[in-house]
Amino acid sequence: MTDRREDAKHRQLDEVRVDPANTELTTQQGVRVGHDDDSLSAGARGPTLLEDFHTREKITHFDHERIPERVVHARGAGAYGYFEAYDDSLSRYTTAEFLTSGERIPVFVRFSTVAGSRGSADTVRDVRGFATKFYTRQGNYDLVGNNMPVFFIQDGIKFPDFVHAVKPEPHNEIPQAQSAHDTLWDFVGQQPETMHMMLWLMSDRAIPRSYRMMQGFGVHTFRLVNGEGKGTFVKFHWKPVAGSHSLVWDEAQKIAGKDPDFNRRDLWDSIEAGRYPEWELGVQLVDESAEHDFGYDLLDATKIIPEEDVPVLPVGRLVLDRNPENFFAETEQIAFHTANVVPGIDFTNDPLLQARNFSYLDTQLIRLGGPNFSQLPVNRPIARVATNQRDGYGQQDIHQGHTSYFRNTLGGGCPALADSGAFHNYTEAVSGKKIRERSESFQDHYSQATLFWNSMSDVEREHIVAAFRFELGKVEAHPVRETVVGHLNQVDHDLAVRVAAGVGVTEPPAGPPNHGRRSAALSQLNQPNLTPHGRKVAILAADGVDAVGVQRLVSALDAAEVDVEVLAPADGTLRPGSDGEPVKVDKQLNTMASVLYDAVVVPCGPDSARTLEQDGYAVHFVAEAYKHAKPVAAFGSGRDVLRRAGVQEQLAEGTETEFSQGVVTTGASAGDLPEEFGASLLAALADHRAWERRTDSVPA
Ligand code: HDE
Repeated sequence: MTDRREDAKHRQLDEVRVDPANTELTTQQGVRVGHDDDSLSAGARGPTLLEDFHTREKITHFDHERIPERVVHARGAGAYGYFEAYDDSLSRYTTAEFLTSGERIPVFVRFSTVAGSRGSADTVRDVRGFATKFYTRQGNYDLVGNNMPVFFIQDGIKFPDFVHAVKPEPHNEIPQAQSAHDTLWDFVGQQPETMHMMLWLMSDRAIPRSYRMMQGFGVHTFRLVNGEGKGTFVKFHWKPVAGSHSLVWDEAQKIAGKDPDFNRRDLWDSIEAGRYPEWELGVQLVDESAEHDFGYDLLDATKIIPEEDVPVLPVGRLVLDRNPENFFAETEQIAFHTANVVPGIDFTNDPLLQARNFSYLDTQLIRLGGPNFSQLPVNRPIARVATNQRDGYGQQDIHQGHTSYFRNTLGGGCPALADSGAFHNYTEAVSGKKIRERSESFQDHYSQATLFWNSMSDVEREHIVAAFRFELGKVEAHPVRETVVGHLNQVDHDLAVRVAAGVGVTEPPAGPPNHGRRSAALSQLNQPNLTPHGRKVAILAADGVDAVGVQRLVSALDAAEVDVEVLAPADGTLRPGSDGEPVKVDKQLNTMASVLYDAVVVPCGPDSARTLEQDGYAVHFVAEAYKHAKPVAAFGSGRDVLRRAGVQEQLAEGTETEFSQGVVTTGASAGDLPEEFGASLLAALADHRAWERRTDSVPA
């Protein structure tokens, strides 16, 4: 855990932390309050008096408690942590010290969905924001990225159109946090540059299992600048140490009801448990001389540079190790801005990035109520700030002296120009006519969508087709469905045919030939070093459970940093079947659901298994986990519950462990429970899901 005293940002925050312990209630003016239940009135049953300053102040403040939610990315969750560069290998390319010094740099990261309001559910189909504020000694640097490497549009002027199309429709404000409605798909049909991103949005990337388990991308091509002023194009990547994993769509929809805070809670809980989420920062570097070598434009945010063409070089790691203390003060008031750069990082002429550099500052002015939001504790740099900017709503600083202009002599010339370490804009030659025109090099809207489709495994393709069918199936205007299928046909004929068949659109004629190229790194199923760490397992149990077996299993899972919860029909403790201690129940079964866990285990204990077999909720729990291709395990008589739930795999008959398609079973129990049982369950968890399992006919 980071030591609070070692972290400059937290030292700064300590100065404004307010602890209510051992305090007495006061007004905002510090006058002590001795009565807070009744307003001041003329007689016990009479009218309230205007002079009741305490009641008025209390209600007035309450009336003004809300601020506008973010116009996009309103729903989010954040945490503090640190970034540290592995070495100084980037110093040839950049003067940004945080990328080369190896020092621990305090950060705040906010994850978000895009379309939904502040109170919307976490697990909707959407892009996720991944915004990082680095509090560096050279000033704050914000990397305001997403969990997908491309964007819907190429030019910022289309952003209001896109957002209006995806947000709830204006006449009835329906649907909340959903892309499956007419206006979004109408926009898509008219704006084929969206196609590549729509493939990502219809893929499993749009329903991450956890913020801890998603990649992040800076999206735009940025520029690193070294001490000689030489620029190098750069794309930023975050790779999660826990692997990149997703939910399945049925599960995501159910979680939206069972636990709308699913991703937020997961982030919070894992940090509280000391299982700190971690990512590796990587960069793709492109020499400026190679700018036009790619066949697509590096300034076009609807394009990736495939990792096979330009490798991602690992440069450092990000660890989130501390939850905020107050959601509003920190997560809500944090203000990111793409133009918050430090010396050594600069922009390119990507027209999306250029528009963002206007938008973020502008939006904070209305959202945070004026030009002093950078003084809010969470936004304050740890680098020293000295400007000639003055006054404005909520000014926190008491500026001394009588000069607030540059150049001055009366204030000793201060603040003076920096001798060294100043930000110098990258010098770039610009020429051309003043013109409203999309560059010819931005016109290919399909070939990288095809690349993405080609790179998917069969199961990922099935999910993409199902997602298009779901979304277009909700579109009432049939001509819109046809238009979209027409674009899909430009991406890949087979994709278009499969989608068309589901949404009542005539099969399109053969489209252009598929170029056949792939990028293995795009598939979530091509990942090295899969780990079960940080996963969550439910043990279903009732009175009479095999306490010794449960204890053995819990120890094995615990040692692998897997969280385990015992769920039972009622809270309290469970009577052990024979030996062992009573088993503590963590959660009442009907307050939870299989969709909130990564795997389910039903232990031995004839009485326990009989109770669960008769409990529709327990049987459904197992069937649902099975349907969602999760690891499902049982030992001893626990196997009866799996049979009742319709698990189709061959279950172990003897005391050996049977491990097939994510189903782990053994006839052994108690002290004889083989180590292999726990090990197989961990292996299944590391695999995330048993995609080879066919469960279309399983009701759940
Ligand atoms: Fe944003 N975006 N955006 N965006 N964006 C905002 O800024 C905008 C874009 C992203 O956790 C807003 O403070 C325009 C791309 C994240 O606080 C706003 C355009 C990417 C967040 C805004 C884009 C993003 C925002 C709303 C097109 C990925 C949440 C509130 C030109 C690289 C940050 C706010 C947080 C938030 C504008 C496109 C990511 C309105 C105009 C591309 C992660 O300023």
